[in-house]
Amino acid sequence: MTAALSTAELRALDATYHLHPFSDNKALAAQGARVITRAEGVYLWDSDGNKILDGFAGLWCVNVGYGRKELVEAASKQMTELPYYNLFFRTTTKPVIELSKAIAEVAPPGMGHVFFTGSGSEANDTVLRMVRRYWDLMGKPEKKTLISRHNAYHGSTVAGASLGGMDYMHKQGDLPIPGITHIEQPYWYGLGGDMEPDAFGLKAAGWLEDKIKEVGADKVAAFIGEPIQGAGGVIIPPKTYWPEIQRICRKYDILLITDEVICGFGRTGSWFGCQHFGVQPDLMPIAKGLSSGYLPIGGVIVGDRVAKLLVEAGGDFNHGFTYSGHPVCAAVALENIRILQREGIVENVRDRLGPYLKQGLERLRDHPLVGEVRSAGLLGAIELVKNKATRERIAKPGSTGTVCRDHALRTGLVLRATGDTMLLSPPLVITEQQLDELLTKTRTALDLTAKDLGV
Ligand code: PXG
Repeated sequence: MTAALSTAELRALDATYHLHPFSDNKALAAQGARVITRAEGVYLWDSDGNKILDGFAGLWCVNVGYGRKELVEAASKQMTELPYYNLFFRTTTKPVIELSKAIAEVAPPGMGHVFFTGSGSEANDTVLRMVRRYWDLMGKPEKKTLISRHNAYHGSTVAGASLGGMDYMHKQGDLPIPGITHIEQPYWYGLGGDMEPDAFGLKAAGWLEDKIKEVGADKVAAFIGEPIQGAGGVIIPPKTYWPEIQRICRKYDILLITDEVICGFGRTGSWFGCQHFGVQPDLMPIAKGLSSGYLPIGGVIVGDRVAKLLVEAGGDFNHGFTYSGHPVCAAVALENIRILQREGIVENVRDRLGPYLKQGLERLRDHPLVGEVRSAGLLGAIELVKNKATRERIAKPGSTGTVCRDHALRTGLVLRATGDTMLLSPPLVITEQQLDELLTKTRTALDLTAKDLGV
């Protein structure tokens, strides 16, 4: 039906019938949403025929790029054979068995079990219930509090948004729920002042120890953090931060959760973000890159300490979803992992593409608007400032990021803006030539933004 409709007609129908996530629907209806119609490799096309380089991999998720026939075939085969069956009543399915094994094989040693969900938010709801269940079984039911960080993103369900540290989300719906508390983020450029990054990393980890002492170690269940905060602005902590966090968690017997929803499946050049920073978590929520976004699937990779207790002493864990381990999603995720392995995609990010992007971003430092660039693997950030020396921000926070994002789009590049920080997360199959295109278009967008500002 929609094939013959014009862009204007499609936009009008969208505005009439569809409520967009995380959007001001009134403003969007007045402006009109961009209708994305197809994609191939690292490129998108919209309904007006514009070709756009996707510098954001959909929403941090299309790791193996668009148009993968292998994934289409895996879905089609599984749909024909067994489109759905549940895992609740002493049943399991072949794709779930194979996927669980494949995940355990790429996960860090000692993380041998997986609990499946439909999304990253559900994965974090699972984390909350699983850590509280763990401490109940340990005979310490008072260990309930989870410590997270300001500006963290852990999803949009009630538990996910509460674990997250986004004030603007907490303001809607009386969040966070009780038993969740937040510390400041390890944001060296914004909070580190004159400190050396490594010294700041230790200081930021110390905030966890302060909070544990404030709450009481006997009441703290777990600490949760994204190895690199994504939606919060691609905050890459100094290398001292995570090992110190691990040390503190062990000292006070607190579970460590690394939310791998963005960092997992190769984004940083390691299979998981925790490996990039050399730490060993107890639980790892996953989603996004698990299926490269082709179908919705998430889960929690469970370390032996927690899994053993749940299995040996836990009895029923009264938790799960209709779509936990959906067979078609599982078949696609399995083939997605096989592609990452077969094509050496993670190693290529580590050895070639990550360093190439880093060099390219460094060259942007000379731009009058650029205060800081940082990257890890194919996760990057460019901070726009008024004064490079003092790190002073541009007057109306967020407005310049939006202007730059819109210029990028007109130039044929999707960039994401968090406040006045431009974020990059292209598909992991991008070539060096395409990274050149991405960097050239980014500079053009920065130039046009500077011109608007009269810089
Ligand atoms: N954890 C992390 C680290 C995430 O980035 C989730 C959990 C939740 O996953 P689901 O599948 O429930 O969305 C995410 C999701 C943004 C943006 O604006 C980021 C996410 C979702 C929506 C918007 O950058 N990340």
